[in-house]
Amino acid sequence: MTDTATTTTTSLNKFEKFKAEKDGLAVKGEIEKFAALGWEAMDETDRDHRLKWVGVFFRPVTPGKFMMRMRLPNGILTSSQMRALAGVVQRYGDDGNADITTRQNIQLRGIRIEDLPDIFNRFHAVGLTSVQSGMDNIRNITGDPVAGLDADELYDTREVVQQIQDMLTNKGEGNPEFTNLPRKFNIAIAGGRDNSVHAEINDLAFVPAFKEGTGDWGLGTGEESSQSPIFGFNVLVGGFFSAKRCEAAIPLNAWVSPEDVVAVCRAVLEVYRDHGLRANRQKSRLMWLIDEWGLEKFRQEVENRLGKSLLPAAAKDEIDWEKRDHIGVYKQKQSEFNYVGLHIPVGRLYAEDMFEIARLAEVYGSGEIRFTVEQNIIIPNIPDSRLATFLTEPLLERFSIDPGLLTRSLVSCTGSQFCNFALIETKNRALGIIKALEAELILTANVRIHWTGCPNSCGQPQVADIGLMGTKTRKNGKAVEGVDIYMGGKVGKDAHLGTCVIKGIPCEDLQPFLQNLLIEHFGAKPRQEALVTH
Ligand code: SRM
Ligand code: SF4
Repeated sequence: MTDTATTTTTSLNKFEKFKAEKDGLAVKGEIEKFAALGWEAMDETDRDHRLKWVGVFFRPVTPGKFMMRMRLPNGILTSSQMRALAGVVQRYGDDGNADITTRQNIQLRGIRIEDLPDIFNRFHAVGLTSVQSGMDNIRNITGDPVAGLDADELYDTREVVQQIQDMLTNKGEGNPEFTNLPRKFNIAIAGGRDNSVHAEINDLAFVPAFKEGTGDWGLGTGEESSQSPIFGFNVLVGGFFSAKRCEAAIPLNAWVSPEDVVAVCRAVLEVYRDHGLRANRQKSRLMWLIDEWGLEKFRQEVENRLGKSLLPAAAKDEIDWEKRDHIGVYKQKQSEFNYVGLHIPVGRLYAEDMFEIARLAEVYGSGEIRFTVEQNIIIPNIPDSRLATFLTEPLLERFSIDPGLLTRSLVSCTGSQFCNFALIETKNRALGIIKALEAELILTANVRIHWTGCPNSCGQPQVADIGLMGTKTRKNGKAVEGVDIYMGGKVGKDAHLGTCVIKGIPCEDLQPFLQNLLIEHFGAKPRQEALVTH
């Protein structure tokens, strides 16, 4: 850290204090010791906070049963990796399960601290890492879920996403250069025309854009020039959600070629690490620094770190499609191959599901499995000749390729089952209400409903057609679980955030409330009425 950073951290909050005392990544060398000590005897700061630097989360809701958050660049894993994850979950019986996350990632539950040395060995053997996935680190880097498969893609994001992760985590081993950011940090790279990664809600995002005409398209190297449009990315900065404030990312007025994406990530992160505001954790995300400095100064500092000037943004980006959800069967750009998107209800998986997904990916595809930010799965590389048989597999009855129009787009954060921030239960309630609504209503188009258990917004209610944010409210004088309702979130082309339209609907009144909302705003018809009219 620079001197400037030191002077801005004079009033240290509790988190800055414990980070200054001992870097979070230091616990990597102490896992054997913790395993021997057990969760009750170990140092509380190590247990409750620093373990998150290796992706291990103490859960006050289920003390002694930890959560593990992985890193899956671009949301891609192999069948062997899936089996390794399934094996870990399996050993915990009823306590073991896994959730696909809103960042194309997976979290495992039920983990016992005494098993960590063995778990890390297993991960290492299959090339998996959970390093730097929590607290003041960079979260899983999202990329286009159909990268390399989609005939219409503009850029295959897989390699660059992996390169960024390798740089930030020292190839999964941990990189002390980036283990003490002022706060969490999100990065996304869009490669298609539909912004499948929700670029606008990331601290740093790259969206496809062509530079027109003759000019110098490198980072000020002056070497390359061309008449024809050149592919690169417009850079967005400062998007984030927090309980205090939610902002869409804003243009940095910079266009970078694909080869420079990793260097730009490093430069932005160095600026944030060394100058980001650290006194108040409610005001520490990147946008607060941009506010304080102004965009011009921030851009200038990024250029200083890069050691060359940034080119101005391309006049327009190439995000001009509605967002796809990738559920169903789709032709790949490789002739005679298909990718199939399976709907995983609220992202929840159990060990036997995970083993079965690994088997299907191997038997029918190339062994590859992908996750989407909607908490679903894609199995790519299924040849035409194997497709029909694949579609008869029993697992597809539960993980459908053609779910109901509300089920299809349902997203939910963890909620009170495992998260101590939660004000309400989310996942099970979400499934129950959606099932009841689909039984009552006929819909003509899918409606994206996102649930989040508290204002931290992990379930991204602001990007949904209908967003539900957990709250406490009152009914008949009694405190009950409720939701604030968000509407108007738009994804894909012209993405923008939805806003809170009504507060404090008790969860027990939610089903009829949503029913009316769907009828009034989304063209739904009651099944009874439809039966009478016909
Ligand atoms: Fe989140 C904290 C779960 C995506 C904003 N988030 C948490 C914790 C770690 C709180 C805790 O310790 O219990 C939750 C763990 C609960 C558990 O046991 O599962 C948690 N967040 C999740 C996941 C699993 C939700 C899901 O069901 O998919 C997502 C994991 C993503 C990943 O793989 O890394 C998840 N969290 C998000 C997103 C969405 C996104 O990234 O697109 C956001 C909003 C975007 C953003 O960060 O700007 C989000 N999570 C937060 C915040 C608010 C951050 C802030 O600046 O205030 C917190 C609280 C915090 O960091 O202090 C938080
Ligand atoms: Fe937990 Fe709140 Fe995030 Fe849901 S939104 S996972 S309840 S912190």
